[in-house]
Amino acid sequence: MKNFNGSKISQIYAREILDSRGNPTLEIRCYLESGVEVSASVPSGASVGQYEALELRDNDSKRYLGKGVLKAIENVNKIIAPAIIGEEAINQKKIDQLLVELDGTSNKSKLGANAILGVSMAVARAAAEFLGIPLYRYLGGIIANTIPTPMLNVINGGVHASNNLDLQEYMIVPSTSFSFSEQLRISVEVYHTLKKVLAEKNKITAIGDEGGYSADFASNEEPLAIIMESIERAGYEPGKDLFLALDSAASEFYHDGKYHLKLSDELLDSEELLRIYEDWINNYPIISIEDGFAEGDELGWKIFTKELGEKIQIVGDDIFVTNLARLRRGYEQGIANAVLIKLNQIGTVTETLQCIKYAYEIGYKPIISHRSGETEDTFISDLAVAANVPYIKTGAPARGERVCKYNRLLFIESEIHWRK
Ligand code: 2PG
Ligand code: MG
Repeated sequence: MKNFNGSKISQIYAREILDSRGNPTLEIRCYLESGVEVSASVPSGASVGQYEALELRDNDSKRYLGKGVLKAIENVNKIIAPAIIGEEAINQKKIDQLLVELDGTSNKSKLGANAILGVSMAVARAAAEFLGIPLYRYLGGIIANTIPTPMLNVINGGVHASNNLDLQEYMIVPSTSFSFSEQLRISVEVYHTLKKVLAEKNKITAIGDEGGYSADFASNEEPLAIIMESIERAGYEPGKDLFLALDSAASEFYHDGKYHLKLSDELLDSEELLRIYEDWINNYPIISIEDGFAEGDELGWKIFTKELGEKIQIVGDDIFVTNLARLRRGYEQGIANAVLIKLNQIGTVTETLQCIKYAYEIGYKPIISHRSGETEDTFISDLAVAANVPYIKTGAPARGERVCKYNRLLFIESEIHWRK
């Protein structure tokens, strides 16, 4: 085998930094013998699925209200580093395999998925840097040329905002007929128009965790009508230039077999919730609903997919958690037709790519996603291009940790398509 002189990892270590919510997370620095030095940092969710790989926190109430990550850092510095120093960074699969074996649990609870993922991402970035090619090109090869369509979360609710909305995300999705830079411009225009429209209706224009507005609303449906109005006021046609998408994050309001909608003071069974979605789909240009049903309500998911799967994209997040085995199980049961992909739900770059590959095999659209707690790391932009996914979900066009992902995609677009 060719000897990649200098691609060996010479040092790798972790430090505690802050994420966009002001909570600690890990930054990993990786050095190669050739002198390459890169870093990667790890995101963190709020609406965390119960089947996700474990995010290791210290639970020491004297530091950062228990949210410190010193244990995960120690695991990188004392356990992971000695095991992978000397390995060639270009052997991503081997290194990820080593990390999985070193942990030895099914949900990465020994070393922590945050510790493992940070290392896995840093190793991938170091290899790309060593080879002198962009990360998306390294991960995806010469076939990696699709800039994904953004799904922009312009109104935040659920656990991402302190307003009264039960649903977590109301997104706008520009038409795939536009280039990425045009899609972004159009979406930004709608986002700013939405701010004006909200202000005219005497609603606050403060933003939530993902940069979307976080006002109180009269119903869970009202944001849809207000977004429609904003699209038109910005000079675009809903259903042609822009579409709507939702992430209900329904696991968050599902208790004892019922969906508790606080805003309308309703206690719904799956069938009743389905009728609401059906009604909305008939009245608004909704093309995608994520986590419309809870991770524990497989029956609800099946009816949802059977009844609406031909009409819209049905995205599984909490129910699949970027886990190939869970995706396979869901596919066999007729659950969803698309899958949300988040690196930190599974914990390594290789397993994430394997899950995406499997999604393509079964005809499920993979959608790359940020977490509600993010850093300035733009890894997911490169990953989205590398895997040629049709969509990326990375928040409103606001807040540095969201905007940097869009800016990175603008750069990649100019690099791939020679746009100035
Ligand atoms: C989701 C994500 C990202 P969180 O539910 O899809 O929007 O939220 O990171 O809080 O799980
Ligand atoms: Mg979700």
